[in-house]
Amino acid sequence: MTAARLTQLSDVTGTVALPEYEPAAHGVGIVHLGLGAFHRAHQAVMTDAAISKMGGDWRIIGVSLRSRAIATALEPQNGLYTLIERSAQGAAGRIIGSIAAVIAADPQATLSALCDPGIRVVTLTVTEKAYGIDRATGAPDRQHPAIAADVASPKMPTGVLGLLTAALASRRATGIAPFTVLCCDNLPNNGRFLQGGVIGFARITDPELADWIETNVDFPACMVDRITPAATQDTLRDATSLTGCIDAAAIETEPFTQWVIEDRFSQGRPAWEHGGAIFVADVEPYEQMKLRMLHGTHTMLAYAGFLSGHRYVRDVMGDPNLARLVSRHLAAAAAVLRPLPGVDFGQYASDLETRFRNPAIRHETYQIAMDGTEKLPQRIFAAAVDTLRAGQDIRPFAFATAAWMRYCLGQDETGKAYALRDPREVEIAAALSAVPRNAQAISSTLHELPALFPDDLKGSPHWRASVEGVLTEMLTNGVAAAVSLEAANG
Ligand code: CS2
Repeated sequence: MTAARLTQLSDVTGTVALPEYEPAAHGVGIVHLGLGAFHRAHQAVMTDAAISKMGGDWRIIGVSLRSRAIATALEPQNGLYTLIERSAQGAAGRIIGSIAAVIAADPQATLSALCDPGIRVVTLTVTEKAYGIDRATGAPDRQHPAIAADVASPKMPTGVLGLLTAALASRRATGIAPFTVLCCDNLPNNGRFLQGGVIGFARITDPELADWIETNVDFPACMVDRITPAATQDTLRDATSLTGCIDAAAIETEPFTQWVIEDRFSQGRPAWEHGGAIFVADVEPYEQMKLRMLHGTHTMLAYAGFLSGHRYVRDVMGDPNLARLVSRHLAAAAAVLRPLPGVDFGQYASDLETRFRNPAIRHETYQIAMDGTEKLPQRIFAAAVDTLRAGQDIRPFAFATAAWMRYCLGQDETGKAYALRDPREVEIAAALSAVPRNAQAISSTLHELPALFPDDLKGSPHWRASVEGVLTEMLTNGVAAAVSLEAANG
């Protein structure tokens, strides 16, 4: 018998966990911007648990700012989807009921949802590049297409800062309390980062509104963590096996999940602690730990692994030399972190290696390699600067940087070309096309890209020599040889 499409909980015939509540009985309290797989594996799951345990009108309107694909998948299913947790022990399924509706590529509908009095929290996973905030100044980047468009037409916003600002302006004008804004992207001090961007944007168009936002709107910080590969046809097939339903929106993830949140929600929030979230006064040390240990190692292994011919993270961990460099990078990143009471960085590193080795998770190195210019500053360069200042061994960070530079050539050692998938890919390609293919020229060119490398690194002969040394080895003898040499040197 062919399976039916998942449209309601009673369609499910498999032995999977179901929401412990009737979704339609709960109203909406959250708008989420960036309805990707990560949100549906992380915040939406924690919210599902919160409603199951404590009820409340906390279901989510999910917004996809650019694509209709997720709406096409979720709308016929009334927002229901299968979450598959994969581990060496097998796959476990769970139906998530926290998403009530989807808005896709419709800024006016998005703005209307943000102005709804029932919305008390707005969460975001739009990726680092979508905000349009200048990392150096914290101000809106007037050159960013979304910022330029929204400054020109603030009442018809399409970008993140424009939408948040217009919604807060409308709520202020109509006497509706503001919502709390919770950035869930992997950025340092993400709460203050987004607060500064929104206030800066408001100051361009309405200075009084900017002051009101600064006084009345909460922008708590948080650290989010759950490795979530892009869904594949295998994901959808396995969802049907587990649930007995056709589910076009199924996703897969690891068993591990972590959410560390600053508890500043003056308009209230779901009882996320029932999904495992923890609330702390200062998120920053947790962010630093994850950004430099998980993400820094992810970025290093993504470039070195992809260029070594490894499609998945688990394959990289199966390569003894690369696994050695993963351990080395984790230790080097931990060495310059401030101590975090109650957290053993050695255990955290060991747990990360176990997660990366998960044989059931197909996390593509090419997926992690995306958006390098948006990721390297907080994942690699910041730790490198601290390491340089501490007089410790910068080689792990120089190696990761050299691997990124080799990746920027856009062709692997079999001659196969690939897209960098980076917001600055055109700029990088143009800059590199004008120079000879030697380490010194490539490194100098990329070090001179505007607003990318910190001055401490650009101005350090020791750093530059270290990066060029690794890159020379990669260009001369190949990435595998460079990895082997690096692993042997420890
Ligand atoms: C990864 C993250 O794609 C990447 O850059 O480092 O998506 C990472 O898998 C998640 O943040 C883990 O929580």
